[in-house]
Amino acid sequence: GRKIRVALLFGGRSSEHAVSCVTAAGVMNAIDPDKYEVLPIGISKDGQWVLSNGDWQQWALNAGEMPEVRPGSETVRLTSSPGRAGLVVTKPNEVPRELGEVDVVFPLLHGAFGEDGTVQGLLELADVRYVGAGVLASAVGMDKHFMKIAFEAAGLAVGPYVAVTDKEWRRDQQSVRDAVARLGYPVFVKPCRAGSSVGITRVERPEDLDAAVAEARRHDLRIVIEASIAGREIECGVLEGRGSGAPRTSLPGEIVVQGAEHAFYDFEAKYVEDDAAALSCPADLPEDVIARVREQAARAFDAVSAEGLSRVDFFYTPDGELVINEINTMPGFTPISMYPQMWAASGLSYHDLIDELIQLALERPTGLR
Ligand code: G1L
Repeated sequence: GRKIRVALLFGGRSSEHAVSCVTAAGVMNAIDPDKYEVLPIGISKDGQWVLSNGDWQQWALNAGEMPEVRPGSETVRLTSSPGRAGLVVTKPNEVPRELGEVDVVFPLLHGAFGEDGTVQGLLELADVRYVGAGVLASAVGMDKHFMKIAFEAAGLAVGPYVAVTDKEWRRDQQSVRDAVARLGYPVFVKPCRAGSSVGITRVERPEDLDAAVAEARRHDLRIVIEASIAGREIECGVLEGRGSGAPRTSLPGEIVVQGAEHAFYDFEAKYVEDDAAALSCPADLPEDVIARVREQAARAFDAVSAEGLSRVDFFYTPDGELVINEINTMPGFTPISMYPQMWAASGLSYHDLIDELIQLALERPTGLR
C-alpha cells in the first residue's frame, strides 16, 4: 500500500527553535523511508509555516552554527473539514496546491508562545493524529506547580516547595519570604511555565530572594520556589503501552555532572552539547531501587495522563528516598539525547523508537479518548 505520511513540525517561535531543527534532522535521518513519507514543515521564528525539502543535513548542527527556519515563498496551511485534515501549499500569485492528507503529525515543538498544549489543540481541531501527549498532559507537563499537584495526588514524593501567584506576590511579599525561610536555603526559584532552564536561579541567601523572584516573574507571573534536594539525578524513559498495555519504562539513567561549578544542569548541556557525555545508563543502582524508579516513572506518566512518551526525573537521596523532580512530555529527542539513549541502552534503537511512537499515534483515535 501507500506510505504513511508523516508531517514533521519543527522550529517555531520558542527559545528552542534551533534545538527543534536539530531534532528534526535526527528524526528525518532515522525514520524508515520504505514505510514513511516525510513532509518536513519548518516554522520560522515569526510563525510562518514553510515547506522544506527532505535534505535533513541542512538542519543538522554544522560547525556549531545554529540552524534556523527562514521565511519562504511557499507557505503551508493546515486544512480541516470533519474527518479530514490536509495540507495546502500556497505560493504568491499561484493556485494553492493540495499536498493531500496527512496520516500523522510529529510535533517537535514547544507551543507557539513557549506554553504547551497549544499546538496539540490546533491538531485536535484539525482532527489529525499526532505523536506524543495531548492538550492536558502537554500543559500540565509544562507547568511546574500543577505537575506537583498531580504527582502528590498520585502518592509520589514531591520535595518541599512554595507556589506563588502574581496576586499573592503583589499582596504580601513578606509572607512569601517567611514561607521560603521555612523551606531553608538554598532554594531554586523557577517560573511555573518556561522552556528548558530559563528564568531559574539558585538562591543561597534571603537577601537575594527578591531579585530571583523578579527574574522568574519575567517569564511567568506564577512561580515555584523549591527546597534544594541533595541526591543523585536519576531519569527514566516512559513509552505508552500498545493496546491496553501498561506504560513501558526504560532502564534508569543518571546525570553525571562534572565539576561542582554547574549550579544546575543548563540548557546547552541538556539539549545540544555534551548530552550523551553527561548520561550514564543504566545508572549504578541496586535492583530494588531500579524497580522503584520504573514503577514511579510509570505512575507519574499516568498521573498527568501522558500519551506517547515522557522522561521522568528524580532525585535519589543519600537516605534511599526517591523524590520526583519533574516529567517532561517533550524531552530532548536528538539521537544522543537522554530519552533516546536510555531506550537504546534498554534495547530499543532510535529508529525503532520513532516507529513505535508513530504507531502509537496511528492507533489512537482522534476526538474522545
Ligand atoms: F512528538 C513528540 F514525540 F511527542 C515529541 C515532541 C517534542 C518528542 C520530543 C519533543 N521535544 C522537543 O520538541 C524539543 C525538546 C526538541 C523542544 Cl523543541
